[in-house]
Amino acid sequence: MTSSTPQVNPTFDLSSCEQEPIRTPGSIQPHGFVLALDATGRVVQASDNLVQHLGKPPAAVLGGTLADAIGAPAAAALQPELQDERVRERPSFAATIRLSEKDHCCFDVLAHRYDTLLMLEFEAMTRAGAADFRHLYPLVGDFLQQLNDSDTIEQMSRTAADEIRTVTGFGRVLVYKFDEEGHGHVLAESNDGSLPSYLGQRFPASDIPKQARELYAANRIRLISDANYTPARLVPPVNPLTGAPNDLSFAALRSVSPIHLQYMRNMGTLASMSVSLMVKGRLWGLISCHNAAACHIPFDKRTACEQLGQILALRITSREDADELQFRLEVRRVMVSVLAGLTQGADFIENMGSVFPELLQFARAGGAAVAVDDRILRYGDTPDESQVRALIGWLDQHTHGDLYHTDRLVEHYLPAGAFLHCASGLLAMPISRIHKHYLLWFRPEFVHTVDWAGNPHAKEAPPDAPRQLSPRTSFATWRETIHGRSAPWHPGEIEMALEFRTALLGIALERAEQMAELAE
Ligand code: BLA
Repeated sequence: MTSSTPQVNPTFDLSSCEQEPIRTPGSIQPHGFVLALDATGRVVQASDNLVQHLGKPPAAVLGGTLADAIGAPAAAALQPELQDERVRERPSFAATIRLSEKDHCCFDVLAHRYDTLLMLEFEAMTRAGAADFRHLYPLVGDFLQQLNDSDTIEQMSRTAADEIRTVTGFGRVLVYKFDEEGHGHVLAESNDGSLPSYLGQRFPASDIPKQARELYAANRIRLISDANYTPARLVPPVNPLTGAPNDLSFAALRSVSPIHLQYMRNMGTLASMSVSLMVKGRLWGLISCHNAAACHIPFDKRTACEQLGQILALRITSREDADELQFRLEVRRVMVSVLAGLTQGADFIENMGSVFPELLQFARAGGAAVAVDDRILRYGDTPDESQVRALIGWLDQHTHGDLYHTDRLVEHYLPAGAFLHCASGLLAMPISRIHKHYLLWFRPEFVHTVDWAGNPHAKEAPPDAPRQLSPRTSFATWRETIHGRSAPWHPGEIEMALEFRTALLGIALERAEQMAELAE
């Protein structure tokens, strides 16, 4: 299906997603159980699925010691790992313990101290899931080697996706990058064919609300073992030491938003794991893993994936830095040759005209114009002279002498609709502190299509809560055609343009002084 830039239906309230209290759900995923201890070692809170795992209700353990709850041998095995200095804000592995002799009832115990409590999370282990470090370590070594051999971010991402699929056994692993508007773009995919491919697809920013992105920047990995789970509630329902809902930001078993669970079911994925990719302190993207059937990934494999994600993020950082440096060097080289050309003749505006080809190259533009007093000189593909004059009048009123750039001029200045083809993008540089003198660069319209996973504009409302947003039900490719935009301006280009402006103003000043000397 094709469309031209429709708007999100205004009757739905996108902010409802941002109200989801994801850090304080009051419950956990039931593939494990939780005991929360106070500073004296007393159990003050427990999850209500204790019955399934330990055969006794929370009431039977509250107020007692850890040994009362899980038996003296298991508590003794854990105790050395629960010393103050060992337990951190993020869960770390304490021990694998067996809680019953009858069956293979083993648990990985994770400990972290947060929100005034010592949280112990007992994750039920399945034998098949256990990692073998004799296999994991060589895998990580191979991964580093392959990353070094990859040139592009796409290749590196593909290597990481393959590796994480090997470690975890997930059916589909995607590497997903956020753009400036927060939409995600699938850069790489590793897929065993059990789920449809999403390579190249876009996912709208609203699929992952703001508070979730903030949490994922702090806590770098999460696992949802079974999107059909029934949450296990904490008993009592609030942290007894603070009287407020427990902050489960770092708990591995944190129950996730029911809206997101619906999203997963709509997508046909019952298990998911995502690893945050942090580049220069910012959530750059996610490694997003899916499985059609429920599955559990034990802590040690998750930790290996978290580390693979960190390594990938470091490589992305250095690749981006190197590309940026290369780009700036190139722009600077062109800028130097433009400035050299400008000092040649006597007439400033004619000098400008002589360096127009380099000026276009400098800003990767299709056209440029220089306006000094009443004279306007144009080069390449530009609006006509009267249109440029009107545009300068508008810039003068709205931009207050600052550099102005946009990749969608028509959204700010309606008359630009008449010259979209040559000037959907504009970089406007005032080149005098007193007069209406401007250097303008125009970028042509870049009509392009974006393949979304489902129509991002057709938000759906459940019948019982018509103003509340629910996840979409279709992820079939939906093609959108974008009009009225140019290629975006690169931050490096804007910085160089500012430097260029300083140099130009310097030249203009020198020239004015020379003229004054001549007049004396
Ligand atoms: C969370 N949404 C998420 C997460 C992802 C996505 C990755 C993180 C949780 C996880 O690891 O699974 C979205 N998942 C995706 C995308 C892909 C994917 C884009 O696999 C692409 C391949 N979601 C909606 C709407 C709302 C919403 C309309 O679509 C709100 C009304 C909410 N998404 C939502 C919430 C969370 C979320 C609240 C947080 C879940 C949590 O951590 O508790």
